[in-house]
Amino acid sequence: MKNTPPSPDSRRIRNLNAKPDRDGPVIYWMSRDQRVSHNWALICACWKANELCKPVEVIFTLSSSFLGAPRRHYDFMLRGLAGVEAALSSMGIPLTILQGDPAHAASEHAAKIEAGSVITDFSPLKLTRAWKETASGLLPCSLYEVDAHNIVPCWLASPKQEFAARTIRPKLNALLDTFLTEFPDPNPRFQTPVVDRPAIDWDRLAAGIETDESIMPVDWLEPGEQAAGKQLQSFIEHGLHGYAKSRNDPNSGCVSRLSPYLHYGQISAQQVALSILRSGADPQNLDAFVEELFVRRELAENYCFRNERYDGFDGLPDWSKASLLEHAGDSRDYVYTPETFERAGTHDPLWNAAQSQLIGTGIMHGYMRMYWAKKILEWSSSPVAAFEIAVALNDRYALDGRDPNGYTGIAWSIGGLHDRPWFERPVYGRIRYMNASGCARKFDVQRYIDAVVGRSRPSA
Ligand code: FAD
Ligand code: FO1
Repeated sequence: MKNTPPSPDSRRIRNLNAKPDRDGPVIYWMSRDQRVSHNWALICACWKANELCKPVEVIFTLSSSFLGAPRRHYDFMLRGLAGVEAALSSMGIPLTILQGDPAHAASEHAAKIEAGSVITDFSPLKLTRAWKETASGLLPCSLYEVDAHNIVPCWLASPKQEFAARTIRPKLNALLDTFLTEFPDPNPRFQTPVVDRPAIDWDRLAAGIETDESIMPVDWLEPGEQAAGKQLQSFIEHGLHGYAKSRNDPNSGCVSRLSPYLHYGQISAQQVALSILRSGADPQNLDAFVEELFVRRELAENYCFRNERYDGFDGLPDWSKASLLEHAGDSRDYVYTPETFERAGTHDPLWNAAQSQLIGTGIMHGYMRMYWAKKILEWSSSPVAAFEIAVALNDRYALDGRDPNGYTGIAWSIGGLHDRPWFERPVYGRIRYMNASGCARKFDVQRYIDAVVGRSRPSA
């Protein structure tokens, strides 16, 4: 682990258009990494601004239809962004929220202020990649993309879609020391005083978003960088000690519950890793946590970055698609409609509890997510329908949904992605099987059901 580097590693930045820098202010077009601290995209934007001897400003293009996100997700995100506005303002950096089509809004703003360069943060998802594709043509200046979300820049980790954790792990580990460094201060040196700039009216912005109000904001998790830092601290003190042994027990509370913060970029995975490795926790817990936070998460990024069909059955490996389709006509003990799944109306109290936890709290414990998705495969009319139902429910209700981890987690559970073929069985074909008695061997199923039905705080 190196100390603070003098400047960002140039391999973390890539140029998205062949246009030169101009003599004008620099824009950080924030999207995925919605934080001020430990944010390589902000650091690079300040570094570019200093190079051009110009000020830096931040824009966020607010799209009112992001993959069907309902009120719950916009509420969490906007409340987090209000904290970003305050933190940036204390650095003399203004934040502007732009509405309308993101690529056009960002490009028009850049033209209006005669920007010298635009820096944006990386996401492998098709929607945001399309925004940047359009913007790279419209912008009058250079457009750079910085991977501020991953420890090892996604494009560097591997030039292709990786087969499994065991194939990407050595590639990631070989680069870990180079990239798991401290963060330099952003330190913009040419800011001009921000005079009589009205504060953003966040209530009006939130009210202006037309979205599905039926999925209400969550009240048990505070959004934003400060709350994320507190959650990390609390996990280090109270959960990390049992992570290796108990992370698959939904009753244990030995998981970090950081995924909503990581999804919105309200905390840096790299900073989480640095804090965990410094915590003095014993190696088996450190290794188990880093395996999930670093290897599994960056494997999911690799899947979505290298496979355009990441969010559908079509993106699955040939072996598993063939096996699932061979068993598509098998008789099913139960066949449920998307509506029955959505309202947790199956015959299985354990599955219904997991779905109820998702509906009620916006999260579902990781082990239960595997069970939840595999039973959707088992009780849907076809494997293609199952994949669609799982993605739709996860993106609709999960605070950490609409994320590479979600598409990859569903592809692993339903389609054997990054897994191996297992012995053949009806409906599943060669996909790994899970059932309620397997859960009962791992944890107290009734206690989990009672806790969720009791609507107590999620033990996650
Ligand atoms: P911890 O166990 O504390 O792990 C810390 C972090 O490591 C997580 O926040 C996450 O960023 C990463 N991580 C942990 N497990 C995995 C994993 N299996 N794959 C990739 N990264 C991982 N994760 C999401 O962020 N969003 C989703 O929508 C999502 N949907 C999933 C759907 C299914 C069917 C499955 C099987 C998994 C899904 N996951 C998803 C992955 C994983 O279950 C969650 O990241 C994890 O449960 C979040 O809780 P936590 O932060 O307490 O995790
Ligand atoms: N990113 C944006 O730049 N603008 C948005 O309006 C926006 C809305 C949004 C809503 C729900 C959600 O889960 C994510 C959202 N994001 C938005 C994207 C997010 O910050 C990430 O870039 C993507 O989820 C990719 O990981």
